[in-house]
Amino acid sequence: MTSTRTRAADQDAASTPGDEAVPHAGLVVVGTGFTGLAMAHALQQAGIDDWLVLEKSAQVGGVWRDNTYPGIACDIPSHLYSLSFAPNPDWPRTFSDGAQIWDYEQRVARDLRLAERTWLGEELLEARWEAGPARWRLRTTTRELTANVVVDGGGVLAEPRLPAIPGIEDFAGTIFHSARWNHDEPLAGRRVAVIGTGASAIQIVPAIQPQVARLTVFQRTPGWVIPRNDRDVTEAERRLLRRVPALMKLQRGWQYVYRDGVLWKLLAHRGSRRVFERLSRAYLRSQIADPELRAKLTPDFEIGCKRILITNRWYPALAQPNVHVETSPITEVRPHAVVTADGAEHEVDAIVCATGFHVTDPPAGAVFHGRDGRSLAEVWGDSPRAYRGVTTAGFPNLFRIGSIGTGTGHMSHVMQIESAVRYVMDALATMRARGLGAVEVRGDAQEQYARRMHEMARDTVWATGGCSSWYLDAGGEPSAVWPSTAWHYRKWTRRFDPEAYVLTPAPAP
Ligand code: N01
Repeated sequence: MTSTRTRAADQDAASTPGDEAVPHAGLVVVGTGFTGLAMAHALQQAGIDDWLVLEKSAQVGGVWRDNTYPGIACDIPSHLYSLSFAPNPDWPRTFSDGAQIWDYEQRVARDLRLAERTWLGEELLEARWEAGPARWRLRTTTRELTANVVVDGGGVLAEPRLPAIPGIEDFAGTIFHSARWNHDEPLAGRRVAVIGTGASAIQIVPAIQPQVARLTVFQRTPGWVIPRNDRDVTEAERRLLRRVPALMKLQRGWQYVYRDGVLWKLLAHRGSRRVFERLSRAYLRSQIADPELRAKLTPDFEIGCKRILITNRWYPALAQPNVHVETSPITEVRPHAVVTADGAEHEVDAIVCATGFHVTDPPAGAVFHGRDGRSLAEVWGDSPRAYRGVTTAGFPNLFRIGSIGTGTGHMSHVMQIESAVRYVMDALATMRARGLGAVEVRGDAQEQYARRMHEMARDTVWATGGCSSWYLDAGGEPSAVWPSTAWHYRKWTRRFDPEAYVLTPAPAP
């Protein structure tokens, strides 16, 4: 194992009464994706030293480390999809690809000297709140530690969701999820099935289509597609950005204003959604000549209900002679074939499951056990709750960032993460200033907030657009989304609001 003990953990290892062998940290951050990086920066800026980071992988990074599928790219412009404190003049494309974003995350981690404080290869497996000493007891892959505060940055689109199809476990060929690409099993020359037609599949299919012998795309619901205005950034442009960093702020500011001020309003309004739908249909007509295929690819729900697919390569790839779009539902997987409801048996050598993620039922649900011993998943049931997208009643000193109630369809998730980080930092400052050992959001404040969220979401396209999506929880509520602008979320997370919390003084030393 390559993990590094932090100063905080080393110094305190023997200082927790009755627990001499177990290291203790004031604060533990889970994950080294954008949340981990933003938290590390904020803690350093605040001069807080007693913290460490747990990272389940052997390398830093988040979803951009884990997703290595062919064609992976971001559909948000690069200068907006960056951390505010680490602008990058060297983005090589206006919409960067996955490897470039992971390189960026690694560079920021190096600049923050994150390795000195990170236990690599240590997945958080269990966390239990101990009320007496007001701390979390954490069990990781190989160790145990305690912490007063936990900030979970485990991610929202992180845990692969595999389809529950009868017989799938007996498939004899290669099978993997899009987010866990198996590079040891090349697909060139093979008959490949791709299950799913979401944001991941529309990038994978065009990338593998030229190499595979035959590609069958199993589509349950066609998405709305609009073209992506992507291009290389010239060396001269990059030089200019290095010389005049203010230009990066300007680009970021413009993209932010366009998305939050214009795009959000357009997507929130039914009339302008109709215009987007007409444009998308015109784009489909211009790309797909075959009327039968066009009919298969025409969505039957409102644009914006599912994430809009931004790509120039999806339709041209589907029109290639070695590609077949299958719309009959999958009923079974046999050792060498996928069977559909129309009785057809599609022989394949490999299956790529581009079937999305556990969003409103994340693994963290089973990891964290709160004040009464119940897990987050047990407390949440079908409808996960997070006050201001961050805290949950019954789970003192646990801050989860960028997960429940923070997703947007139009904005960079990195901005949402940085807003939540500010809220957490203000909570920590309040705890220090008031000598608090624990803060726990009050149940009534959380319920009031959830009602407000549901009211705000009730008329949005996520709830009314006639589709199912990862934005919705098992109860059909759009729990995963923040139903307003990113500016609004920033405003709501600007200050920690102690009046919504049960405040417990720190236990006597
Ligand atoms: O997952 P998804 P994704 N049988 O949940 C289908 C982000 N992202 O990995 O629509 C057959 O969107 C399912 O069908 P249906 C982005 O936020 C960002 O593609 O439920 N099909 C759907 O077509 C995105 O929204 C980038 O009817 C089954 C697909 O699988 C999010 O990640 C790039 C099935 C799942 O789509 C998730 O995207 C990539 C089954 N049993 C991803 N089960 C950027 O560019 C599921 N499906 C930033």
